[in-house]
Amino acid sequence: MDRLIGKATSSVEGAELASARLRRCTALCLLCVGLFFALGRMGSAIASAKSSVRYSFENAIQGWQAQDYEDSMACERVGRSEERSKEGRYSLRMVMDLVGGDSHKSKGEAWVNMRENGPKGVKVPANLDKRTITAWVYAPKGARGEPSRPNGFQLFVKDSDWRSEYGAWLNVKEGQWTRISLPVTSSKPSKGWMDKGFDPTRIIALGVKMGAGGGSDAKYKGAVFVDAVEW
Ligand SMILES: [Ca+2]
Repeated sequence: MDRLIGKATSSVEGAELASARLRRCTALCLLCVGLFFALGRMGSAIASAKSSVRYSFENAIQGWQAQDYEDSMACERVGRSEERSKEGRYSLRMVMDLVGGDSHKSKGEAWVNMRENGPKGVKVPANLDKRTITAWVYAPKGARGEPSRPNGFQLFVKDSDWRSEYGAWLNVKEGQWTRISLPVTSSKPSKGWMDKGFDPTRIIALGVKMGAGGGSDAKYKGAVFVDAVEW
């Protein structure tokens, strides 16, 4: 009889011990999960803290120029402008002569060769893999083109072999600063473009493109503005 009671007691103790172990294990797991998410948040906070404005146009044009490719000549020239700014007092003015359907002027770009005009503290070619570049653009009234096939902006980068990656097309919004962005990776951005073999770890150039809407024959002669290019 005593033996039987002893057995019953030890199996109750065993169950209690197992349940206590389970509770400890669950608590430990929850602690690990909590720690994992906390560290993740801390990591992204540190990563975003590193992001800063690389081209502000406050003191100079910082090497930005109009693209002169045969099929991309709608940006006639660029200049530093006090007319508008998103941050500070100055922005980059792109003087556009955009002609929808034209083989030379249906798009135009302003860009910077970072090998000659790299942002302060950035080693060029720059490893921008998994970094997101953002910029602000301003388009005055008339820049939107055909409402059903509006003109648009895209941010782009080029690697050390001049292979390109273009971010998503953003329809022009008139009379307001709009943010455009490009997540730089080795896969084609959604609604964007990437040359085969593009290397996000060796970036030597970046810029802003303005293009006429697909199939549109709208014309826009005037300025658009770029400011606060950041990553
Ligand atoms: Ca500025």
